[in-house]
Amino acid sequence: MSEKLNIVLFGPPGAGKGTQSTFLIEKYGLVHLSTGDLLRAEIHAETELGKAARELMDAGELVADHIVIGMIKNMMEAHLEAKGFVFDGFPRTRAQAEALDAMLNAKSEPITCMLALEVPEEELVKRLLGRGATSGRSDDQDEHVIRKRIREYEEKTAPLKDYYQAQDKYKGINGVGSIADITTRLVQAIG
Ligand code: B4P
Repeated sequence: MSEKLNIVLFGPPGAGKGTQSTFLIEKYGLVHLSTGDLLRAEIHAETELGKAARELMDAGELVADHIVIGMIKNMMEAHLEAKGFVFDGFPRTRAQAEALDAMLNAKSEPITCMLALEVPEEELVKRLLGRGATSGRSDDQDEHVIRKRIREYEEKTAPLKDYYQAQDKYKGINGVGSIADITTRLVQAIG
């Protein structure tokens, strides 16, 4: 059995994946792989990939599977010595989940568990509009775009619950409460 701790942090937009990743990477010495952060870095650097991604992200849509899979593959290859990874915002589709399993199983370092933050829609909208007011993130400015992201999640990403449940790796976590309390729940679930 692999010694590596590979965690998929899952949940709708605004569930707190980015927020909680910070604590998990610190506590367990893991590498943080956020496809949202990687895409925003491409946008910031004004690359061709970033320009294409920005249009989709600003419309509340998902970026193409082959692009995010390629990014994750490059980052994993750059961190061969890692104790494990927190996958934040990835996978978001079944194709991404299958690609991730193929990459990890080839190294006999499978996903340890999927931790799914469960938060009601109105709380998500409130959090994201709050972040939009201070962070300048363009996809958090408009309630219509936020609700579109939530619909995309329900349609394309939420079905991954079944994918990980079938592997007995899915763990639902109440994502409402103080940030510290939610971290405690995640740590207990990791065991
Ligand atoms: P992401 O960057 O993954 O961001 P997110 O889902 O919007 O947010 P997250 O859940 O990380 O929330 P956070 O902790 O920040 O995606 C952005 C876009 O990139 C996607 O829409 C898509 O277009 C594209 N993309 C990314 N990955 C992709 C992929 N794999 N495939 C295709 N496209 C992809 O928290 C949100 C707010 O809540 C913060 O302000 C935080 O302070 C607050 N908060 C957190 N925890 C709280 C708590 N307990 N109580 C109150 N507020 C809390």
